[in-house]
Order: sequence, then C-alpha cells, then structure tokens
Amino acid sequence: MATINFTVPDMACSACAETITQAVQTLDAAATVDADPTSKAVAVTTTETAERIAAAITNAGYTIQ
Ligand SMILES: [Cu+2]
Repeated sequence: MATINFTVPDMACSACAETITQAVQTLDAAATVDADPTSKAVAVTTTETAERIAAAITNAGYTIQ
C-alpha cells in the first residue's frame, strides 16, 4: 500500500474532513484517511491509484490543489 498526499484548501472543518474520508472509503473500504482541516492535508493509505482517489474527493465536492 502507498500513502498518497493531497492538499484540499476548501476542507474547512471536521465535517468536510469526514465527508472526504467517507468518499475515499466508499471507493476503498480498507483505506486509511488522515484529513486535517487545519493544514488542509489529506493523507490516504490505499491500494487504489492517486487518480481514482482524487476523483472520489473531487466528486464529493472538493477541489484538490
Ligand atoms: Cu466543513
């Protein structure tokens, strides 16, 4: 498994972090997601590709920087 790091500037609060976590875990139920609204950092440990994780986050309504 690889850890993929994203920056999501419009992740404003813990609810946003939870939404992003759920979106990623809908794609990969085994993924570990560390989403921090303060630093805007999302670290995903997954067997999925970065492209598919990015699409899940984007489809949840967030923009990746
Ligand atoms: Cu929020």
